[in-house]
Amino acid sequence: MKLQALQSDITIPNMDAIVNAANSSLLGGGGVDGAIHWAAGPEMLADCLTLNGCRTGEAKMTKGHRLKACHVIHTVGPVWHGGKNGEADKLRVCYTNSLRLAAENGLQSIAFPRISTGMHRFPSDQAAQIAVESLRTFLAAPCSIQTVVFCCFSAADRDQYEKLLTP
Ligand code: AR6
Repeated sequence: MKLQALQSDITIPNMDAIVNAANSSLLGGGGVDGAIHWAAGPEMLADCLTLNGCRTGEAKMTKGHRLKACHVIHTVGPVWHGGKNGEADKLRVCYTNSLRLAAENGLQSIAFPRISTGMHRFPSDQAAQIAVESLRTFLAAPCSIQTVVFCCFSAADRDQYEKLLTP
């Protein structure tokens, strides 16, 4: 099992799946969502139109089309409203549902962005802890997934994940 933090644009890794920090329409937006839609091309948007949107915490999959990644797992992270509205649990299920969908489809490698830490304003430290804990809990049981990468925009973010991933 390989767990890794990378300083990279989410559209770059050559993985079985990359995860999109989407909104509930699944029709695109800014940040990660905008970059993935731009790189995947209009064929992915056409796939998204058939999915009837996605609720917070859910995960839905399309092909990667023009991306190097074969699949895109779209999930909708919670908007931070101070932490007393179940934000932590909602973020946890984004990771768990994305990993479950990947495993149900026999995928072996998956890259995550830092879901909810941009437009959705989730505090960075807390989000990183939730991401790594969710991953460790899910991967404690046997499944197809062999490689998980956290894609971080900045070196500081990558260092934060590297510390958390160091046993
Ligand atoms: N590659 C890797 N990381 C990125 C990239 C990229 N290309 N772009 C931004 N980040 P965000 P959210 C980092 O806002 O908070 C969209 O409009 C960024 O620095 O993409 O879940 C959707 O449509 C931050 O740490 O996702 C939704 O409406 C993290 O990725 C909403 O934004 C997540 O930032 C989702 O907001």
